[in-house]
Amino acid sequence: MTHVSSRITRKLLIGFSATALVVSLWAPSAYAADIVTFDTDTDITLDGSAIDLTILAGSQADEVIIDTTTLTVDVDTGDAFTVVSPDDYTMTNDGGYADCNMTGLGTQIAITGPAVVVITPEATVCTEDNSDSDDGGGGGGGGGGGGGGGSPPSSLPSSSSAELEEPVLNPTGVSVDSHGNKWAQGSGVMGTSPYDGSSEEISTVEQGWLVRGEHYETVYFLPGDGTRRPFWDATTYFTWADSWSSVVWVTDATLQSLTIADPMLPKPGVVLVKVSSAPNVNAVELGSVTGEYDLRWVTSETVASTMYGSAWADYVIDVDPTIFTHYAAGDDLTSAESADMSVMKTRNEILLLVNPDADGDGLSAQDEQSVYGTDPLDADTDDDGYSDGVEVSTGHDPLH
Ligand SMILES: [Ca+2]
Ligand SMILES: [Ca+2]
Ligand SMILES: [Ca+2]
Repeated sequence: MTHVSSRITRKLLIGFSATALVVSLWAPSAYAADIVTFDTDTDITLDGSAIDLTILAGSQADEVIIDTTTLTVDVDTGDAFTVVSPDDYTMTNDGGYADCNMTGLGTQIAITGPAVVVITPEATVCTEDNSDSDDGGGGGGGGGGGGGGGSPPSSLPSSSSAELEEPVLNPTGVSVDSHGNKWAQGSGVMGTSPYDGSSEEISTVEQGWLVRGEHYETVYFLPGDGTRRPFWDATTYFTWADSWSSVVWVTDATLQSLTIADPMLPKPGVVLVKVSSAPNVNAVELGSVTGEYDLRWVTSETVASTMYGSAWADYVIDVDPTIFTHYAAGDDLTSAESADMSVMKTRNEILLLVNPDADGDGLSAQDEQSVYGTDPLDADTDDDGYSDGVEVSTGHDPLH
């Protein structure tokens, strides 16, 4: 029952004495047998939801995991653990405890072991106590220790699980001009062009579209709420799309009508990211809040190669340090978890999407790979002093 997780315990090393926890980071098995006792009321914050909780003095647990939006507590037989939301927030949980058990200290969950309970508090203030004569759990609710015993509270608040905002890659209802560019239809409403101040028709746009203005190269994602989110750079764009042909052109006046919002970051799960000046490689995961991405530090090469294969380093891209502040902190990857390699792109794949002739030999990556069999990242594949492009155009074999 006691599954040791060292990832979060270090964050807990505030406000109570449990030196065994320090050891546990490096010797998890030693920690498993220990019971954490909270000597004083201990305040914690779930940094993903910014919700403050207080673990009451005298609480005991085999394990306490503070995640970005959840608090997981493993309480041994006969032990008790009480956590309070001083803000009277709704204490959604999977242990069958009332989510609005209102006390003088705040909304409270009092767990009696044996039980493993995941608490996901929500920033909705309770207005009415919904606890019955007892507040659930106890011997009955906690019996499973893993199955999530007990029936859920009758008034579960709607969960607000985040979803990835997927762009529309094949927009419809657009017209194509002589340059092959897709154009949005006019809306009939006039606006002002920020380019030259002229009166111009505002284009009709749809949620999920990737758009750019006529005179501005920046591509934006439209989340559908009247804002436009700029892609940080072309590399970022190509973690979301495979071609510029997904972009819809709109009049410059259309941009003026949309509010600028947070930049688009590389798509979660597609690449690993690092800042060029720091050694840490991070996976990116969808956070609990829509649009929020969690950085999860890949703590060792072993974890990286287990998750992404021996060529894991090929998936790492450098991101600008100034956009790092747009990420939230996720749990460290101290052990391997599953990764969907099918959606991942290597740095070189993205490089060739950004610049199809990255090696400058005059041949596109597509032609080099499917027609000539040459290396799209080497201008002179056979190292004879003549570039691939020159050899092809003069009828020579670029491979020998
Ligand atoms: Ca080339
Ligand atoms: Ca080449
Ligand atoms: Ca050559």
